[in-house]
Amino acid sequence: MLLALQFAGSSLLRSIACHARSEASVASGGIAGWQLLFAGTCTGPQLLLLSRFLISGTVIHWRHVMNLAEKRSLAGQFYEQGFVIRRGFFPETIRNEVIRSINGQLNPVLAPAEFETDVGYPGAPSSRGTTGGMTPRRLLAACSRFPVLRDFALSSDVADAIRELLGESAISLAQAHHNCVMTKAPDHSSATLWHQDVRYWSFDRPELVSMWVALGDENLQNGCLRVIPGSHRQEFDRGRFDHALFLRPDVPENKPLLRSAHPVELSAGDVLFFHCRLLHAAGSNRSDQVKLAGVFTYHATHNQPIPGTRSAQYQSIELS
Ligand SMILES: O=C(O)CCC(=O)C(=O)O
Repeated sequence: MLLALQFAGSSLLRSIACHARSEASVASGGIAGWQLLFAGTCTGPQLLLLSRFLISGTVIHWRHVMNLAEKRSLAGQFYEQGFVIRRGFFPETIRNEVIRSINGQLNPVLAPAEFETDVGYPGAPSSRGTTGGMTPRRLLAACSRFPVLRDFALSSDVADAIRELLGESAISLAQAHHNCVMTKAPDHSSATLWHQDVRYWSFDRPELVSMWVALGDENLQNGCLRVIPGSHRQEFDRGRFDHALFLRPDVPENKPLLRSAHPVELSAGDVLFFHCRLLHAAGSNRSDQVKLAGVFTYHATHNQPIPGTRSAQYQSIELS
């Protein structure tokens, strides 16, 4: 068992954490600037109680610090499957604030936004003038409008995770697409058919990673993502996709692939990282609550957008 209290920001904390056992966790808060590092066999809730006791009642941030073996295992999973889930990676302490600020921009919907009618996917209202026609699908430019979400998207925790998954040290967040909050509404949301996000991107290499931050629970009822594990490593003939680059369910070679689909059920605060070539889809929202998720995409800084394309429309933000 290892237990240490020290000031936040000390590089010693990180180095101890790296050498600690896989159960290492960090809590910060209470007495401003202090952090608690613990490695041992206690479970998360026990650690939380312990830290609350030690830090006089207010733990404002709690996160798991991964050791090298865990990081490598996630990178291996990502390489094999094309996605990894980090449970509880988005800090609980800022979730309500982020949700409040999103809700403050939904009624009325503040621009820039994409509406369900803009994409016209199955289930979307047919025009802005019909019932539900003004249902937003996503609030765009999330980095510019939600500073707390942006800080998380550019944080060292996220940077470390992306570096590990891409195997690159200099990484950047693309502002040109995604960079949004998905706002899947009950009643008038659509289903997104099977696709690879690489259809949105024009980069030197199709090596981008998206981060999907579940701000509430996501399940089959409210339209969670479904993925086809390992599909990011397959090469597909163009004919297996339709004119809009959705996978064609009528093509015989696609049928076994579709049978291997896997739902990605998430709890609030879970984060999904997925490769831009991973085939994924999502249903419409059949619950009575709006489903909110932040989505950001990253690339190696030297993997550049092709000049003149939509991907080059806004400069990417390099992570420190
Ligand atoms: O409908 C959804 O939630 C999936 C969204 C998605 O995959 C996309 O916009 O690329």
